Amino acid sequence: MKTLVLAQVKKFILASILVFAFAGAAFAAVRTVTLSVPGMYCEVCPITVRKALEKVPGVSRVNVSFEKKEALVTFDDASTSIKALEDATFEAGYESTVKAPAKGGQAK
Ligand SMILES: [Cu+2]
Repeated sequence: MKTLVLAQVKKFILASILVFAFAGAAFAAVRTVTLSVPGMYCEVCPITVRKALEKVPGVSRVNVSFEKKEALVTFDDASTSIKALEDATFEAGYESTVKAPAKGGQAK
């Protein structure tokens, strides 16, 4: 009888570890956001914005469109945040705001 309880406890612990492992993976997600960068006024601006965003740790991909005045940024949200991305463009001289949140938000 005692060994049966022990086996169940072990099973429970193992299940808990698995749940936490998956939860941890869910928190660290690669996300893509569109930043609106209205201050870009010439062909060189997107390059400055892209370089500023690429410097942010955790950013894996940056695509800046001068025509749309947008920056598409792919980043690991365990390493960086949208706020850090906005700060990076701001420090480079361009204010930016999130245009399309990754989850169910409406574009402004
Ligand atoms: Cu420019």
